[in-house]
Amino acid sequence: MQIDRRGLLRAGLGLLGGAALSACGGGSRPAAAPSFVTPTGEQVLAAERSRRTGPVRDFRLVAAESQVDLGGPVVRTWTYDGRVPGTPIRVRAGEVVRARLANRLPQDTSVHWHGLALRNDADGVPGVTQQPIASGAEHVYEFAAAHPGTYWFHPHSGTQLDRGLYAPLIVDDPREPLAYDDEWIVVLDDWLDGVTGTPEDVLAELSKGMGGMSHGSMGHGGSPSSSTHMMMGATSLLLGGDAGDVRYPHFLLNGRVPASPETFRAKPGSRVRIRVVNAGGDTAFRVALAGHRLTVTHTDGFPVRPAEADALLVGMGERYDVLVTLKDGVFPLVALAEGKDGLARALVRASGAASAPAAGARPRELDGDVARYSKLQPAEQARLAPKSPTRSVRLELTGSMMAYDWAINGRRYDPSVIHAVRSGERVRLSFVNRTTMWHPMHLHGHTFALAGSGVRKDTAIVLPGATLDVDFDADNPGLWMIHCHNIYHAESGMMTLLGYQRT
Ligand SMILES: [Cu+2]
Repeated sequence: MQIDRRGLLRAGLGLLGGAALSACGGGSRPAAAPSFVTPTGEQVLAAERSRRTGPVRDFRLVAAESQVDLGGPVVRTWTYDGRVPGTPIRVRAGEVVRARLANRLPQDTSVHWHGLALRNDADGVPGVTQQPIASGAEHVYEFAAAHPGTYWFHPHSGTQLDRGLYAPLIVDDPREPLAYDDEWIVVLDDWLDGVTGTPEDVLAELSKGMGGMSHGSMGHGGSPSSSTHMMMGATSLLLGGDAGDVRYPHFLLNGRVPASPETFRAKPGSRVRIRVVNAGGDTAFRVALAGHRLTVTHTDGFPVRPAEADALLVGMGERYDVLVTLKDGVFPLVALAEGKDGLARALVRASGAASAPAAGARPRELDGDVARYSKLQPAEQARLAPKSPTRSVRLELTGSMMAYDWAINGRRYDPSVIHAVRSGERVRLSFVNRTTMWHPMHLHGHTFALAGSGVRKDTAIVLPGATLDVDFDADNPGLWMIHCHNIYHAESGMMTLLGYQRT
């Protein structure tokens, strides 16, 4: 199956290798199919020019095999600059990120700048927006960061995201409206690389599906001896049922296991902005700070009306910013692996004297008020202008654990299937979940609005059996991925493309 996918990617590259990506070129496409703006097309460059208002900032990234101490377990893994998470990239809105990536991995790689409305040819999708970066090669990404917020970056190559290849990307607002004393970036991850196997091993095992398993072991939390990585019986009310496919031995907060947590130090009474990123492969996290209420201020980089909550539910690829006013004491920030058995944590120390809570402590706030989408409203400046959709794209999420055939509209990823939009349209995407699992659906290059509330996001949880409608303005020409951010679902085929028609 993976070989098939590589073949399709080559077909995609072949298309891009021509003078223009024309959808009329292939025999399998309808004769009247439109042709699309290419990743380096004039419309892409024009959109980029309008975003550049600040200077160029230079960064270097080295992707390499490294030995990393996770606070006890020492693993061989793949990292940026030998650290997990990688060093954050930080710029001000309007500045240009120029990042030179040296690929010292044994495979091709790429970098996707998750959530940014950036120029299409910097989006980091091999076979669609660029050639893969070969082992031993370098590649320079250069793009303006238009919108302030909490973003992150990771490879868009195979299952590399589920190694240690991820880091925050923070775009500061030169006119930051929030007042706070300190800031803390919290990156969550599910970890198995170098412990129980590699992400490639996981995908290989999952891809066999459940066909070989005995009927009696299904759905009862049993772990058949034939499966090392496949997880059965992970269930969550918040996620509407099946919580995940993969068993992880560790859950990490800023690269640390719970037994040796990071400690964030601040003064009692200080106001802290916490930026939470879920960099996991197959795990949603429920996050709470013991003894504190959270004020949610942003999701996926964009502001919401400040909303009080006890806990967050963060799907893979999602981000939340919260404000907390620290009490006097030592408090665990706990990220429960939703529906799975385990947690990640850190400590907040806002007192000299108090002793740390036990490693397994589970704050009661985790069972309180969760900041569901239905409880959030966009900030006024984040609202899309009122307008009815002028284009609808229906995306049925299909497939099952049984066959491990995750797909969109019943079709595994095929770069020749491109959903057409035009610049200037208000586009409605309807995610219709026909499966019995939740999927965190991500659109590249845009921040959509949830229909109804208008909350702006680039990655949104679609519950099993549910339909989620999202709207966006087609204002960033190019070829853009739409996919599930469960890396194993995406790699098995739950991805498709959106393309801007040439006008
Ligand atoms: Cu999925």
